[in-house]
Amino acid sequence: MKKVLTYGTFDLFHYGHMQLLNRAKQLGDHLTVGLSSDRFNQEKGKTTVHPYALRYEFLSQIKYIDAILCEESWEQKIDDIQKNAIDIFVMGDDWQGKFDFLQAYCQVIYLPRTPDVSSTQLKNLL
Ligand code: C2G
Repeated sequence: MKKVLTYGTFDLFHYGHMQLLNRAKQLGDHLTVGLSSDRFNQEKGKTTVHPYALRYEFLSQIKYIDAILCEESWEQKIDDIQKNAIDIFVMGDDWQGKFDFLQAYCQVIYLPRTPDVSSTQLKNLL
């Protein structure tokens, strides 16, 4: 079984998020999503509309997500990869190069971002 891992805030869940998760799942057989905690988002300098519990609930409804873990730090990725026997780490290419150090542990793939949609844009519409 080929296991895929990705991370994100997934605030105001939208088409860009769905496309990323869908393509990530198509790279393997099992998809784990690391969902950023509210505290970690503060560390990332991100304010969210939806708290962790609601963002978790959105992701838990998606049938092609097999597991969700809490992302609480930048440093947990290697441990998450090893503990979950991850084969492929996937992120949108706005992160291009930022996680190349993980190539020592698994395949690293950056997928093109979906243009013209973002949580920030949607937030500004509220
Ligand atoms: N994404 C995308 N297209 C968009 C918007 C987002 O492909 N229009 C992708 C991003 O590239 C990312 C994922 O969807 O791979 C989640 O995006 P965010 O929720 O904005 O995640 P981010 O805040 O970038 O957190 O440790 C990594 C961080 O937790 C990533």
